[in-house]
Amino acid sequence: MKIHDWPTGPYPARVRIAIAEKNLQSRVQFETVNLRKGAHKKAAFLAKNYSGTLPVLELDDGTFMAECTAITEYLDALDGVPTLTGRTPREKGLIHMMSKRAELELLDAISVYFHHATPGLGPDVEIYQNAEWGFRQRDKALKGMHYFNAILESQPFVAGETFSMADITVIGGLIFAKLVELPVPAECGALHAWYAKMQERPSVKNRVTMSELSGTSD
Ligand code: GTS
Repeated sequence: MKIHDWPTGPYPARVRIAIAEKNLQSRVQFETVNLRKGAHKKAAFLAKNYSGTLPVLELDDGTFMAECTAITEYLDALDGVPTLTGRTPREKGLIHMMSKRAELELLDAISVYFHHATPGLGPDVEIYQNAEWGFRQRDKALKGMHYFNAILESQPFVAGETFSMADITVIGGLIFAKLVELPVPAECGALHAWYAKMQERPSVKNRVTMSELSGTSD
């Protein structure tokens, strides 16, 4: 399998964390797509992913799969023990809901803020910007941080009692928040404490260097 991504990107981080959690490092190769140069908007890449976003998983049979949630679901199902996306219908539903909420209320909102209300990836890539929309999404993300803080005040992980894809999505959001210098409010103590605990997971700690450690494709 091959992952087309950008090593330090918040969305690529989601799939890198999933790969490490599932111990799939030796089965994956990485190929860097230069976001800063807009390589993800060129025809060659759009043929792999219509949406022009990273990451993309390329299977050995030539199939291209985009969207972090879809890729994580695929990787998680490979060993028949879907710990990240849910083993029971209840787990599956709750994890999907919380991961989607983490996208809507946090990660995607920060992404819109980055692309619309900051220089983003630079003038060659950001051909349309709407700063007002960007700032609204920044405020939405700050509200989202308070929401996830409230969730984590009453349970250890974002979707309940165990680590899941929903935690990974919130981690992606907080990686992006740091990149755009949008700090988690000090009063969000539970979110801060949970994030500090997440940093101790090898999958989170080693995600950027993963490309150097990965083995050959099978
Ligand atoms: N919904 C997509 C997913 O979940 O995979 C979003 C992916 C996404 O936005 N990826 C970012 C991207 O391609 C990568 S990164 O910013 O996290 O590195 N952004 C470039 C762009 O122009 O939108």
